[in-house]
Amino acid sequence: MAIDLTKVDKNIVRLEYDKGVAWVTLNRPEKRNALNPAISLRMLEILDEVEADDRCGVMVLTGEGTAFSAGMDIKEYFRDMKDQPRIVNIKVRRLNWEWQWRRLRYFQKPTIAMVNGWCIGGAFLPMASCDIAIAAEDAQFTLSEVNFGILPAGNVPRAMAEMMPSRAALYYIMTGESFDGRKAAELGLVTEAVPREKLRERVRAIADVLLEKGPEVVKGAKDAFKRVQDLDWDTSEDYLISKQEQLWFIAGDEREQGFKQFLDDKTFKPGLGMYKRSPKKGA
Ligand code: ACO
Ligand code: V55
Repeated sequence: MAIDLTKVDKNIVRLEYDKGVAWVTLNRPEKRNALNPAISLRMLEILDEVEADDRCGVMVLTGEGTAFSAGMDIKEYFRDMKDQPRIVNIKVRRLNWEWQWRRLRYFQKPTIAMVNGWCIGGAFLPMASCDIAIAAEDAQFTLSEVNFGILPAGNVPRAMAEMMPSRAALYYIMTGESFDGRKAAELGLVTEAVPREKLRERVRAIADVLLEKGPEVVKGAKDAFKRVQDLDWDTSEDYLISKQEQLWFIAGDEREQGFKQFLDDKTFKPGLGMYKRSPKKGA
């Protein structure tokens, strides 16, 4: 067996907590953070841990070295799999999908992809699954699959269909041409592009804004947006009201305080910023 799905190399993804942020760093710089089964296992472990840890209010996903990630590991994910039983192939793909999409997309806490360098092929999916993506202006994005005889799979094109204009998506899917962080921002694939030396500072500032909000409120708002994209209008309207009522049930005090500070105390205006929250639970 070329791979052992029971062993997790902890160092392959680094986890550090700092003032409310969990920094999760793909740590395989010598392979440009190419995504292999070991990374899938470690990411699933980290996502479980971070979700339950009060030291994390916001999670940042980034890469060590010159790459965010060079996409699927062409050796471990493709070539080595040829000699494996089909069930191993299925398992490896499932682990990949599990962290890159199902777990990340609906993560309990806000997520930011900090795209520090190369973002290629399969790396588009975890990047797209994060709620916010901030790229270095000179980070390079490439759907390189057609350059070596495969097509973008793993639902990368599905994510592209949601995130960028069809003409642009099809162009990059078919030509395998690179585009930089600036272009990615222009196309709406990332939220924003900033000079490389400002990248960490900008991500930290966004994280600090998110950390001010009620965690259940932010989670509800993000899920609502992500879920309604696939719903018809009537179901969507009903879903949103249900979510709103659920939010009242689990975090009713947030809005009571907001209403009071605006309507009674006149100490804040919702259109201009965040109300003064009472000390966070568990902080
Ligand atoms: N899979 C496997 N190994 C990889 C990958 C990858 N996706 N990306 C980089 N590596 C390895 C290289 O083979 C090399 O290994 P070695 O040191 O053992 O020879 C090492 O990482 C360093 O890579 P270099 O190519 O030397 O680094 P450089 O900085 O010159 O180039 C670049 C970086 C442009 C990212 C280049 O490595 C590259 O094109 N990688 C492939 C990217 C790609 O096409 N990914 C899509 C995969 S398919 C998919 O995701 C669906
Ligand atoms: C690709 C990506 C995958 C996959 C198979 O884009 C192919 C290439 C993100 O996962 O499972």
